[in-house]
Amino acid sequence: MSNKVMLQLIWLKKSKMVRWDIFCHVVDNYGDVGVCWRLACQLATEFGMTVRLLVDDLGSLQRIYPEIDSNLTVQHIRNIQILHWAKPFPDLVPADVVIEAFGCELPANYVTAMAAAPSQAADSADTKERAECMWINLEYLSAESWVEGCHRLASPHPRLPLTKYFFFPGFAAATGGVIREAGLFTQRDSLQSDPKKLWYELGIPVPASDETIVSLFCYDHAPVGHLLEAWVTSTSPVRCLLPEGVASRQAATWAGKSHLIAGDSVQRGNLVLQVIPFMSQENYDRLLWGCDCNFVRGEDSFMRAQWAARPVIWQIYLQQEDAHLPKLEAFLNLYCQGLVQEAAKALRALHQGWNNNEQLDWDNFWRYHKALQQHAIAWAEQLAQAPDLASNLVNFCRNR
Ligand code: TRH
Repeated sequence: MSNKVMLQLIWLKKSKMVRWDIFCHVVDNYGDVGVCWRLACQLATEFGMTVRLLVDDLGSLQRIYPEIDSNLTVQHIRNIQILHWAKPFPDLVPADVVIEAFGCELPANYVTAMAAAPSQAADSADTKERAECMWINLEYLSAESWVEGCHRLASPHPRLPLTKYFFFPGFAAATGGVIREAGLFTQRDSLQSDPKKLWYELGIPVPASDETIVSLFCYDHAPVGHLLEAWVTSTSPVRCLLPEGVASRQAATWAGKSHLIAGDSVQRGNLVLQVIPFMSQENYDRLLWGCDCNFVRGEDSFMRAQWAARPVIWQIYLQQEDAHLPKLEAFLNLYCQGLVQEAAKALRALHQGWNNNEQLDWDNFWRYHKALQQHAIAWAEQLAQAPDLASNLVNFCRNR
């Protein structure tokens, strides 16, 4: 723990900002809980916070962290108390900092208790030091410029003496930053410099040295068939590592099979398609480190692929009224800065095709792989210069 973090921690302990509740409603898939889980782990491990994670769908959490028992109401893992957020919601004493992830709407009785929290402490000796409960709505990650104007905005409760603050993760300095654990790059670099070890730890046979290794994680509207065909006719061999899930079902249709399961592989032309198990979040991170290029989606895998410092193709989560399109454009505008023009054009074209269900020119994209690789490293380095999301949250609470 650095001196700076240690000082923050002492301050937070004095100000009683040590108990954190993170509420997570799983809208769908794994990204909501994936982000909350990473944040909970970091707050507990790096900042010594007492963290409760309240999740309404433990099955989703269990999928990315298999040690979770999805039948338990309360469990303790990695110094985090995990509670099943069920209805009716029990009367809990609120934490000092309450994270409402992605506008998930806190239980009414909990909000009432938050408003009462300072006066509840009226009898205790530390009343004067006790701060109002910090209520933070953690928003989705976006590269759009409006985020900077909305980050940290306060929204007073219409009836209760409470204020909710909007906290926007983002790529610009005036946003909340992105999740990045201490030591992430060291771990990544160590495994990237020893690929045999990496594949061994993942239980995946070491790919041939002339193969371009690609991981594929996407939604069901992605043109998986087009992509696989592009690899079949690619000018160089491609090994696609495909975690079981949506894409493996689409790949099965493409391969003319009823299903594909972990362990199956299909060889056609220059493509070897290898289905691998859906892995723990930790191992999935490593998979991204091991691949030459990663197809990712949503928010969390998208971010982790950037930290992998390898070329990335993002399938953005569909939103109503095409609200996702400016979000994709904003990211590409930012990401392409400093990337040679031809490579940027090819990167944009592949994103366009992948997100709009069109034909894909893989060869034209991959001919710039060296430039894309160098740029991916530079991008990750540059992003890591800014403070990470957890540090920003802790600082924000300290400064209030
Ligand atoms: O799963 P996602 O689509 O999640 C989300 C949610 O749908 C959410 O509602 C939406 O708003 C958001 O996307 C934008 O994609 P994401 O964010 O990439 O999360 C996937 C998680 O699954 C991530 O934490 C990595 C993890 N994962 C594994 O742990 N093992 C695996 O094998 C794979 C493929 C992924």
